[in-house]
Amino acid sequence: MTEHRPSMSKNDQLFARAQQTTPGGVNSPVRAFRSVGGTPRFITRAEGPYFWDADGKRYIDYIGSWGPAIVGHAHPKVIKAVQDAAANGLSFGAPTEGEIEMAEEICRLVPSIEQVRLVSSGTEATMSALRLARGATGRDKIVKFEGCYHGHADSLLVKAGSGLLTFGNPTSAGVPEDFVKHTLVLDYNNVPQLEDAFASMGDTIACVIVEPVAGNMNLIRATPEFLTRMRELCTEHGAVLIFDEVMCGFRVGLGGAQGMYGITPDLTALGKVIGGGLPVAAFGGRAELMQKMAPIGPVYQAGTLSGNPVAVAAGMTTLKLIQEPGFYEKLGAAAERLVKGLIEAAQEADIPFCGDAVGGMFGFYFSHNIPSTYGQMMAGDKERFNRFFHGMLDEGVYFAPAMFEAGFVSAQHTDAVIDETIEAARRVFKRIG
Ligand code: KE4
Repeated sequence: MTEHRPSMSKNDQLFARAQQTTPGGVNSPVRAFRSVGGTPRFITRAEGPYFWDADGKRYIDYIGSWGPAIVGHAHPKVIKAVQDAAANGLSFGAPTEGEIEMAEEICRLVPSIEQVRLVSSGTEATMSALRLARGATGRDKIVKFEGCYHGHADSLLVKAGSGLLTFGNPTSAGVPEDFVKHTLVLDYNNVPQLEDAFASMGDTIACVIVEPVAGNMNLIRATPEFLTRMRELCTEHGAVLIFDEVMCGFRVGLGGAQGMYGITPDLTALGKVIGGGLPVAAFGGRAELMQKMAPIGPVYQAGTLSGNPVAVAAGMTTLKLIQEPGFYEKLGAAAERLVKGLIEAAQEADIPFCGDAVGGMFGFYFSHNIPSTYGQMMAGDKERFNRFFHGMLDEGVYFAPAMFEAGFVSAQHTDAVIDETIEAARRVFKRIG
C-alpha cells in the first residue's frame, strides 16, 4: 500500500529547493517562518494591497516589504519612474542630479537633517551614524535599548548584560566580545535607568540610538518623558542622539516620529519608505556633524550603489506620492479601522487581545494590555498568536510571521480591504478560541 502523500505545493517545492543553496532557504531570517512554523510563501507578484504566492493564492498583505510599500505595491507612477530611470542605465559610480534632489527633499521634509548621505540599507545607515557619533565625540560607548533592532552591524547585535548597567553580550555568533564591550543595553521606556547610566558614565557615552516608535518588538511607543529626558541627557553630556527612523520615518507621519514627538535628534537614520521598495536608506543630521564624513572629514563610509539612480527614482516618486493632501489621514484611519475591528472580533470570541496603531503602522498583542517594554511584549500568548497567524494565512491575510514584528498598511488598504480582513479574523478567532 503506497502511503498517500499530499502532493507538495509549489511553495513547498520552492522552499525545499531554496534550502539547497541558501541558508534556511531565505535571504533574511524572518522570512523563513521559523517563529510561526510552516512553509514560507514564495511571492510571484504584488499589486496595491495584495500579493500572490507560487500556488496562485491571493493575500491581503500587511507586511508591505516591512514598510517600503506605503503607496501600495506596483504603484503605476513608481513603476514608470523606475522604468524610465533604468532605460538610462542602472548605476554609474558617479554622482547624479537625482541624488541631489533626494537629499534636498529629505532635508526639506526632516528639518533636523541639514546634510544627508544616501546608503543602500538601514544597517548601513545606523552603522554609519554610530561611527560618525564615535568619530565626532572621540568616545566609544553607545547606548541602545532591549527590543530595538537597528540592523545587523556587529556592535548593535547585543542583548542586555546580566546586571542592569553592565555591558552587552553578543546576540549572534561571530561577534567578538570586544566588539560589543562598549555597547550598553538598557530597558526601553525606563527613565531612571537611563539617568543612572548617564550619571555614572555620561562623559564617555558617544551616542544613544533608539527607535522612537519601536517596530521590532511588535509596535511599542516611546513615552514622551522617555524621549524628552533622553534628549536632555544627551545635550547635557555631549552625547549624540540618534533616532533610528528606518521604519517609523515617513511611516508614522510625514515628519516621522521626531515630528510627532517634537524632539530634535542630532542624527537620523532613514530607510524603507525612502526607497519605495528599492535599496535606498540614509543617515543625516546637523551639518557640523555630517561635515566630519569622508571625503571632507575623518569618518570613513562608502558604497558602490549608494544613491543608485534607479532606486532613487523609486524613492523620490514615493516621497512625492506621500505628500498628496490627506495621505496620512487616510493611512492612519486604515490602521485604526483595522485595529479597532480586530479588537472587536477578539472580544466577541472572548480572547485576551489588544492593539495599537501609530500612523500607518500597527501592532496587536494576545494579552490584556498594550506593552510598553520588550519583556511585556514577549509575555504575550505566542501559541495563540501563531494559531491566529496561520488561520489568517489560510483566509488569505498575510500578517507578520512573528509576534515581535509590527504590521503596515498602505494607501491602497481601503475600507473594503480592511473589512474583509476583519470578517476573516472573526471566523479565525472563533476557530482558535
Ligand atoms: P535593513 O538593513 O534591513 O534595510 O534595515 C535594518 C533596520 C534598521 N532599523 C530599523 C528600525 C529596522 O526596522 C530595520 C529593519 N527592519 C526589519 C523588520 N523587522 C527588516 C526585515 C528583515 O530583517 O528582513
